[in-house]
Amino acid sequence: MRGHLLIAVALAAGCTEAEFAGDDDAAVADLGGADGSAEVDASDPGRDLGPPVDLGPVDLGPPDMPPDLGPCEPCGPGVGDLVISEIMADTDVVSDDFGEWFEIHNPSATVTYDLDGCIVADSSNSHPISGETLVAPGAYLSLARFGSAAVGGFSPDYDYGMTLKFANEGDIVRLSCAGAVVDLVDFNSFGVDKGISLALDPDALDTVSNDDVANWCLGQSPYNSGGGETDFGSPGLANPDCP
Ligand SMILES: [Ca+2]
Ligand SMILES: [Ca+2]
Ligand SMILES: [Ca+2]
Repeated sequence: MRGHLLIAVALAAGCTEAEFAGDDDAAVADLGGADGSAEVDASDPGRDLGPPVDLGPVDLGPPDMPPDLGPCEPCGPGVGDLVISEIMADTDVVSDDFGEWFEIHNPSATVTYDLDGCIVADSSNSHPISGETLVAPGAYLSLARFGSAAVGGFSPDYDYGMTLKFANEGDIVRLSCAGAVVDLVDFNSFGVDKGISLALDPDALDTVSNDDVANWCLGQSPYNSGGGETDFGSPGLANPDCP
């Protein structure tokens, strides 16, 4: 019985060796490409890249902070920084449509202001100032409703075009910047003379004093003439003392 068993094991073992040898030959042949070169498939999901590398917590530095632009220069004016100093509501030489103006004074000895983005207004119209419009220390800035006519008698520092138009019986002038009223003059009770500006006394150049009619007088300097008429005022220049 034992001899038969050994033979059976040997036969079984020989048969198994022959089958494995055939499989190995086929496996080696499959590793070659059609041209005989080796091919590597990088997307082969069978590749083992090992465990993920732990990089630890990522340091992105301090959180984003707004850039430090420093103090603005020039800045927009705040409440009381600029003073409405003269108003021409009713011209005589030319139509009001091409001749009205008002004036803003900067009483600061050191600070230049920029009116870009500020709003000028009367009682029923407003106009946003667009573009850099500087008011230097001590300066008087003229702003006018001239349009393209250029007949108002001087070259305004800023032309607000066909927007504001003052009522001849009285109106208001308001300058607002960044939502705050820098200055306002309500001249409804001042009285307006045709062809003559309302001029603030140079001894009262602040935004509170210019609310009092007692600190205003009539413009005294001729600045435009034609057709036998003359307009009086000092647009863009310091006002003379009131009589
Ligand atoms: Ca008018
Ligand atoms: Ca005022
Ligand atoms: Ca003036």
